[in-house]
Amino acid sequence: MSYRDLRDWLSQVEDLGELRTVEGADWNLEIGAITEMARKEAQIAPCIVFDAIKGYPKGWRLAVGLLNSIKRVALTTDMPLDLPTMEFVRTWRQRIKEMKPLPPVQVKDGVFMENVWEEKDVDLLRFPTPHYNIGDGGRYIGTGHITITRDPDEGWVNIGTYRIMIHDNKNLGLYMSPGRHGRIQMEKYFAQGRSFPVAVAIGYDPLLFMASAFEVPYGLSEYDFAGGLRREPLEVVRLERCGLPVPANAELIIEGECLPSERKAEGPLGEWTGYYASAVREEPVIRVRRVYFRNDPIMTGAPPSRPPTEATFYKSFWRSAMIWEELERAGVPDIAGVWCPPEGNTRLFTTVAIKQRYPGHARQAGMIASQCHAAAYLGRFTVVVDDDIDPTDLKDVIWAMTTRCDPVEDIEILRRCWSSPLDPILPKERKDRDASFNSRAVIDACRPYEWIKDFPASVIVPPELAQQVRKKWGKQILY
Ligand SMILES: Cc1cc2nc3c(=O)[nH]c(=O)nc-3n(C[C@H](O)[C@H](O)[C@H](O)COP(=O)(O)O)c2cc1C
Ligand SMILES: [Mn+2]
Repeated sequence: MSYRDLRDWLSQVEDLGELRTVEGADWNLEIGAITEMARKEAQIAPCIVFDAIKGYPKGWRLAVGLLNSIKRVALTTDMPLDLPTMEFVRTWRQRIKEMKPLPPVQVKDGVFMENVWEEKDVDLLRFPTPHYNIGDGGRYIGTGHITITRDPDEGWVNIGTYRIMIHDNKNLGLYMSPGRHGRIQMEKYFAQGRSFPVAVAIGYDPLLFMASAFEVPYGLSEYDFAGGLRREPLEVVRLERCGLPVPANAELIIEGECLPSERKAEGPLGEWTGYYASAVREEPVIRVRRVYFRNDPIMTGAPPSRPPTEATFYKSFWRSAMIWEELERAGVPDIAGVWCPPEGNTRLFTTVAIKQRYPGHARQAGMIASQCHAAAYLGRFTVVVDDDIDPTDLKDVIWAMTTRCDPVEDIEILRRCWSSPLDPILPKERKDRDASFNSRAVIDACRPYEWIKDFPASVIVPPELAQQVRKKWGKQILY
């Protein structure tokens, strides 16, 4: 791996020309607005480090937008920096497939031990935590963080990114949706009448953030998974109070526990669909017992919002690779590419390119790509295109949809599919915490198989000619 920790990672991002520092921004709405506008309006969404945040000391920083460019995702995952998107997905898929989990190694000290606040001294409001968006219910210290917990029976350690709101200077609100591994562990502690120990790390190797927010199988620690991807074990420190292992190179560690009976109103926070679609709920409270932090800590944030966001950006690579893998395992031949664009939040729009081999091949690919495990939750549209279309180029995909698809023949609707209360299209009466359904469209935008030979020829510049032109006039006309 080419970087050691977050600070080293940031300095390499600076060398790539993708780092910006902003001084003097207000934690109240301004940081949120800058984060949102930088990724919407900049050519390449930068990684931004906020320093001298209004009312806070210089040096206490917050980094956002870490994984918002293909080069930064490549740096984080140890991939070549200049791969075209589809090549990246193809290579990444191979890496995930061949990856062997590698458990972390325990070390004695972590850089976060430079400062320790015991319970009586804990004052969470001394950290420059943003109130990101105007509709949010509070200041969220946990968006680009990891929550570390242990299974009380089986002993394995889970890591998940579950949002954390500041209630007051010693208490935090934690939201984990049903089915999340951290929540299953918490329910086990509570069923035994025990309080639930929680450690939160903010500011660490961004690869761990990726692993923490991705669907790693139940029972497999995201530490082992990230170690496997890094091809070297991560270093962890066992916290003295709760015994949970935390990354040795973390900038800030919060240690606490949730009591079985305690709940407090949490939310709302802008969701990954770009809406506030689910209600404020009574959720568990983390009572903070100890805080550790490095001198001049660098916190990290990744607020969900209207896509594309940082989380949707890097997840596009993962989800596309996983769906591709599942399509092949289901026996669909000749897949040329899969892309879940960040604009569709990686879940709501998927394109699969195939080289059509037989009648029904396109529908088969579309149905499976819509319903396989990596795609099944809260999807919407799946588009199948021929292999002359680049799925990562939305212009190309729309061209195929608008010219090769006859809506009455080529759109299949699936009903009663897996959804969630976060689905903005579901009216209140169809939002059920345990049983929300939605529908899906599978759009066949391939040239009709039975008369493919007679389908109008496409206007193209042949690749050899394109190559010649690029060589001869590229500098003049293409840049
Ligand atoms: C920025 C960000 C915020 C997230 N917030 C939450 C959240 O508040 N609650 C939740 O249950 N999942 C949230 N997730 C999704 C989980 O992190 C993700 O599903 C992860 O795989 C859960 O880990 P687990 O499978 O070990 O439970 C968030 C993801 C990201 C990237
Ligand atoms: Mn997990």
